[in-house]
Amino acid sequence: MKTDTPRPILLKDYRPPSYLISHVDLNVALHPTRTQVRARSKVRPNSAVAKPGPLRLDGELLELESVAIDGRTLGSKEYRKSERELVIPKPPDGPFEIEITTTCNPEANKALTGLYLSKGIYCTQCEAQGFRRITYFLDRPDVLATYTVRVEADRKHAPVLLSNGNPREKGTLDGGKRHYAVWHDPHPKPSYLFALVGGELASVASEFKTASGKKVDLRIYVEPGKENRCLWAMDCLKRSMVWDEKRFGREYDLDVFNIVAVSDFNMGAMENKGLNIFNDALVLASPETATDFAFFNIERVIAHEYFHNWTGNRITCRDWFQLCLKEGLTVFRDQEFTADERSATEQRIDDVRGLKARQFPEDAGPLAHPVRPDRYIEINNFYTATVYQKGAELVRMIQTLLGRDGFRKGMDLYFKRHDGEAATVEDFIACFADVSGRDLKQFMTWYAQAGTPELVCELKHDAASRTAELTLSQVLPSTPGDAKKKPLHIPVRLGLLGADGRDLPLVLASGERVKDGLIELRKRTEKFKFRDVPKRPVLSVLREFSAPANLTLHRSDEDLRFLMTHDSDLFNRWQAAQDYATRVLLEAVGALRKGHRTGKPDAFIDALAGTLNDGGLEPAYRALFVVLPSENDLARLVGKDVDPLAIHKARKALRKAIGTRLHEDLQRVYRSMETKGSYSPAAGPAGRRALRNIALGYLTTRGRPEDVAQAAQHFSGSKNLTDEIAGLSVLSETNTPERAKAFDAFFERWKDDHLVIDSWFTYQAVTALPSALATVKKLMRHPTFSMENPNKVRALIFAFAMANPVNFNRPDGAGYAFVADRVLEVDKFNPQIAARLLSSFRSWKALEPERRQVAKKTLQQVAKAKPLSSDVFEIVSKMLE
Ligand code: 0A1
Ligand code: ZN
Repeated sequence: MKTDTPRPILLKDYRPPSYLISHVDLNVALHPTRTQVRARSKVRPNSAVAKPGPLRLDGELLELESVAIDGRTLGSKEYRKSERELVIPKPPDGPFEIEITTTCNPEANKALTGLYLSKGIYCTQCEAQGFRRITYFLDRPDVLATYTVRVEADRKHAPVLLSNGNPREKGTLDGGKRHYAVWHDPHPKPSYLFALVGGELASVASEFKTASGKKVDLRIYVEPGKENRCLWAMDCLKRSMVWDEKRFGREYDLDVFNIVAVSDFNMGAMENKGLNIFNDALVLASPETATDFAFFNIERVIAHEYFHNWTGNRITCRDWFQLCLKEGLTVFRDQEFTADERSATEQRIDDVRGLKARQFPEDAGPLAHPVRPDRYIEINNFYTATVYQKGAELVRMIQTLLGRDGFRKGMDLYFKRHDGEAATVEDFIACFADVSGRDLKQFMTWYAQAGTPELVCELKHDAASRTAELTLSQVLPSTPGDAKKKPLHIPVRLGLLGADGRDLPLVLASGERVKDGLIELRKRTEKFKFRDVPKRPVLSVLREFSAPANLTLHRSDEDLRFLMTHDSDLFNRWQAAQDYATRVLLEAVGALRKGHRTGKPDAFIDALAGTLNDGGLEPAYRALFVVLPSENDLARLVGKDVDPLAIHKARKALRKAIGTRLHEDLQRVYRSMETKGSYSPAAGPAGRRALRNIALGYLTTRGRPEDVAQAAQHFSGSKNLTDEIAGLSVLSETNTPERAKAFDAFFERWKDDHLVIDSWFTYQAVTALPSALATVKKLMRHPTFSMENPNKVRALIFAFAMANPVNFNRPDGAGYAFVADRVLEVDKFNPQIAARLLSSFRSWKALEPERRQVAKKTLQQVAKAKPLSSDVFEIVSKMLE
């Protein structure tokens, strides 16, 4: 907890480390309140630095017992210690060995960074700067060392002892009361990839043979009794290993690969070398206890962490400004994996939906920052949608520009050139420039410039010359502290649809064919003239969402309906439906705010019905197609003077209009999409369930007793958690006795299952019913709720703040005050979670004046509170700038 104003760290101030560490021997004696760590490191001055000066080691919340250099214990005058550093003013000139003994207190650690206890299991989280809470060290990613780790502990309390790399030795001590295990990781790594686990864990084991014939032992460790919930995660791991060999030629490089699931974890999971640590919500799954969405997420995150072994671990980041180098790239890789394992179109829609829901608002508000930021106060605040999701979009654009083969060549070169190094974004991009001979200098602007570009398109057709001229302009909105923007290099995939709905051949006036429908925009405005276009075509642009941009172009309702049914790019068909829905909804919002009635949306609804009923399309696709833009999406598209209640009402009314007009179609879909036989999380049956559950949601919008009865029947008759929760979710929006009955039954059934109970909290937190806030407050006192467990805070408080726009944005400010109080409460022990929760205010400046005023006052109160962590300080300061 720091009360002085923290100073930002700047990218331009990067300097190589004065000292390097080649090897570390760690000896960790686990104890709940006094864990002793002896770290013996081989240090040498960095020959690349002229005058290395003092040795400054990072350290926090450590009790120092002793420091020795080359076997000689230092006197207290030979070092200095502060809250954050241990400084040796005059270390030896040449290589030396430093041995430091410290203790730390895992039980008191509720920040969940460093070494802590989760339900009695010792575990670590060192990214980004947690290792300094374990020992004094050069805790920065450009110091790469090999590690040998000896862990010892009470045998009864911690029968399993794990660390990175390969197991080397184990044995007992004290006549069997204590024991130890030695692990060795031969791959040099930065300290943020260090991990250690000790506890009473059960495991499931399997084996994998790499393409070159090496055998790898795979094991997943979980709470005893949960072994049968690891089978899916194990299956996902093996498929990830196969995929990375096939698609990128990357093999695994240790004898073992271990995964441990813990209940208290700040994020999703962590890619520690050879020992991934996971939030148990992203490992444990069985048909009864996990939804299709959970199965899908587990697949994605297991893959993501596994892929980090090459993109992040073998090649790591020079400094934390380069975070997107590992995260954007690894998200891109997990997206490609899911696309290959499931369906490319649905995956693309899902990714773009996520990008627009999470990253676009970030880019449009006070927290906007470039994919590679150039300053930070607290790096933990930069594990953002911009670094991850937009970062992945930048990698995807490189693949779009170079083609899949060119991209693979660039990746091969990257692995060859930088294996074992701590690299930069420049190093990465240079590989693609080198293999393709293309100039990617302008492309670098994407990494340096915040804000979502607006792509303005205008198409003019000239019947006499049979040409169509497309004018493309990029408008770059200013972001905090950065008003002047440079033009970006934007890949734009497009097509021109003829009257029969088919794509016309794209030939430029010069006679040059447009390959794969891809043109490149580099200037602020450019014109592209296409020939042999006899009639006015319909433009389909930004196909596959070829660049993370907002699109502005005029299209008639008729054009949108045409694209909804004919576009050969299924992504853009979906996008056309979203755009049409947005148009209908925003008109309704405008009317409601003026006290007028909303228009009749029949033409839109009938167009939607076409796809809802189209048996030639995958059910999963149809499910995505008929979902309206969310209230948060609409708020973003409104952009200013947002009235969340008007948006809610407009959306609810359109849902009801759909549910009423298409009642028979929806019933037919509901009946025909029933899945028979035993449960499978595969994409096919999951898609059928998704479509069926969406149909159910629409069917109950009329609010008639028979509709509610159908939802209640769906809930009680469900045979898997996906259907059960879909029923609960639908009932949660009704003010009926069935609602209360369902929540009670759900609780009784699942009260002993902490992961399933998270959904019970969430669906009570996100309801638009006016009682939501009072319910959330009451639920905070529930015996199964704990503010110290991030999953519970996410399930209840984050859900309320991020997914209940009507109640969070209550005009009386009670929603804001409640969330702000929780931020300050959590900040006392877990600043990372507190700062994330505070980010739920990120769009406050776009609100209508009354709410804006109340939100501002609340934020000012947060800013005044003392003490504030640097995490919360940074977010609240930016928010009020
Ligand atoms: N590198 C992990 C995410 C992660 C980041 C920070 C954490 O603690 C502060 C934990 C996990 C990933 O991308 O999966
Ligand atoms: Zn990652």
